[in-house]
Parts: sequence; C-alpha cells; structure tokens
Amino acid sequence: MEPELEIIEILKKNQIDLALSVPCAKIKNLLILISKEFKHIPLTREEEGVGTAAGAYLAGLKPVLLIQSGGIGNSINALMSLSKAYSLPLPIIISWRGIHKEKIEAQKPMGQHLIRILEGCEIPYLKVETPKDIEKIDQAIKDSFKIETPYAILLSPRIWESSKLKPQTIEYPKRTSALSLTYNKILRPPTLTRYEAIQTLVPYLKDKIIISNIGIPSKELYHLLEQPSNFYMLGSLGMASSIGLGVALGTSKKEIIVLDGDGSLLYNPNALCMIGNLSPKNLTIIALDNGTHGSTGDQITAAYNQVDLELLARSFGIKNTAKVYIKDEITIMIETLQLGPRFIHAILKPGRMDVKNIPLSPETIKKRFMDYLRMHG
Ligand SMILES: Cc1ncc(C[n+]2csc(CCOP(=O)(O)OP(=O)(O)O)c2C)c(N)n1
Repeated sequence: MEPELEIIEILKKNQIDLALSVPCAKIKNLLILISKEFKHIPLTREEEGVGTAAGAYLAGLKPVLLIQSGGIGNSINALMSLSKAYSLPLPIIISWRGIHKEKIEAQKPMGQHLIRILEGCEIPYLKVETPKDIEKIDQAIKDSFKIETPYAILLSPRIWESSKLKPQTIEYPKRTSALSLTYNKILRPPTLTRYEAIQTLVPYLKDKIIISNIGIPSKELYHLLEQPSNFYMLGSLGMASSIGLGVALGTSKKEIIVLDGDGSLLYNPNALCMIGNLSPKNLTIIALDNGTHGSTGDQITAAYNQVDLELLARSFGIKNTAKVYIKDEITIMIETLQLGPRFIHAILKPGRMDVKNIPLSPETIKKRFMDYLRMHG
C-alpha cells in the first residue's frame, strides 16, 4: 500500500475524528487525502491546533495534529502547560524536515535539534524513517490516548520516495467574499472591573460550560461560581478561545462560554480566525477587556487604545458581536445577542479582586469537566 494510504488506514482504525493541520510540501498529498477522509481543520498556526485539539478531546473527540517539524517550536508552551499539565493525548504527525536531502538551510537547525527538544520535554516520539516503520504509527497513536500524552510521530521525507500515489488535486471553491461595514468606534469610559463583570454574568453562567482565561480571571470565576463545568486554565496563555472552539466542535446540546482576556486574544487572535471560519453555533466568546495584562501587574495592552477587539472578531468573520460597558448592557446582550458564534466585548477597568488560588489539580479540573460533558454535552 502507498505510504499515504497506509497512514490514512491507521488513523481510521484508531477512530480519529478530527485532523488539524498546518501544511508542509512533503505531506501535501497526505493532507489532501486527510481533508477528504476526516473532519479537517486547516490551522493558521500550530499552537492554536494544540488548544483546539485539547478542547475537542475534552468533549470526547479523538484529534490528530499534522504539522512540519518547525511547528513544534511554535507550540511547545501549549504542549507543556496544557497537553502535558492536564494529561491530554495528542498524536502529532510531523513532517520531519532538515534531516534527509534537505535543500532549505533554514529547516536544518530545528529539524536537527528536534529529538533533543522532545526528549528535554519528555514528549514520547516515534521515528518513521522507512516505509516499513509506518505500521508502528498504530501503536504510537494508541499509546498517546492510553497514556494521555502528546506523542510526536516523525515522518522522514524518505518514506515518500517510493510512493506511487498520483498527485492529488485540491478543489477550489469560488472565491467570493462580500463585506459591507460601517463602524463607528468612540470608546466610552469603562465602569466595571473584570470581577464585577463576571459577577454580573453569574446567573447566566450557572450550569453552562465555561472555559476561563489563565490567571486572575480563572481565580475570580472560582471565587464567584465554582462548578464542575468550569475549565480553569492554569497555563497556555492565549488558548482559551481555541479550547472553547474545540469543546464546541464536540458538543451540540449546550452553550460553551469562553471568558477570555484582551492580552490573551491579542496573543492568539488566530483563535478568532478559526472560530469565524468554522462558526460553531453554540460558542460565545466574552472578551473581558480591561486594556491590560491584569494578571501580571496591569501592563497596558494594544487593546487599551489601539486595537478594537470587536472589529477584529468581525473581520475574522464572527458576525454576531456587541460592545458592553455597564451591568445592564452585559445582562441584556448575554440574554439577547444571537448565538452562532457570538462575541461580546466588555470594556472594563483594570483592577482585580484579592482572591485565593484555585486549589484544584489540573487532573481534577479535567476529569470533572469531561464527566460533565459526557453527561450533559
Ligand atoms: C508564555 C507566557 N507569557 C507570559 C505569561 C504571563 N501572563 C499570565 S496571564 C497574562 C496576561 C493575560 O492578560 P489578559 O488576557 O488580558 O487577562 P487579564 O489578566 O487582564 O484578565 C500574562 C502575560 C504566561 N503565563 N505565559
């Protein structure tokens, strides 16, 4: 069997139901086949793939990530502080560049150091150096889910040399996109802190599935409304909305609400791009925009007076958006703004409530969240 088809068979055998990828020329045929055989998410950057895959797994899906070796460099923080910290499985099929007949000098430093990076991070890996090794991918995927760990599957370009698969063709849809926008932004002064905004939302958030941003936002939520359907982020800055997207992909009955921050959204605006693209109906992003990195000493972010996060969401294709400043607006918008996905931009004051640390381990947060989704998602 041709190597591409053998890999597809192994993925099917392992009941993979979501493939997320950033392309590499060496796996272009494989990726076209993947997009035909699986639900496929073309990513903008690898790290958001780690976040989205994490959310998808929490909601009961079996994801796989397909990337170029350099992409490990772009995703290592999420792999460590999300996948590893919460023990979330993720088979990562890697087009391993820089090690075999490589013509691009820039591929070499990352490709040649990759094994040591993986070993340093204690991420298990499999080297697939010849077509004979392909069958070992099956066990690597099984181990990834059994041990609940990211697992790097390194495909040497050598394995494609014997492939007789004819070049696959991409079917391009018509390129049409229409947008007419009149947008007037005159920022009103904020009236609420993040804590007061979350407090206002509490009646609505009760029994909803919630992903809360790293740092003080999670702690404030814990203080105001502790419940098993809260996924408190303890690391992986920027991944809140990506995790929310992944959960939404595996959940149909309930609304998923992400309490994100301006620092986090600016760190990973890619999440909004993918949310606009896939448009999950049951996903609500609430941008708690205090114009600062509130958790690290209130340093001003670009959202303070420069970037308008609501407009950013719109330009990524999220159609249902609103800006809120006061308690009544928050209550009205959360009750009435059309689902599908929607983005509520809360303009807030800097400042925090003095709340204690979340006394739950990542394992506990994960387990009870997954149990809740199994029963109610
Ligand atoms: C890679 C990385 N860099 C920096 C940090 C430190 N950090 C933790 S939370 C945070 C800011 C989050 O700001 P925002 O999303 O606006 O939320 P806020 O705390 O203001 O509600 C930063 C920079 C981190 N955790 N990880």
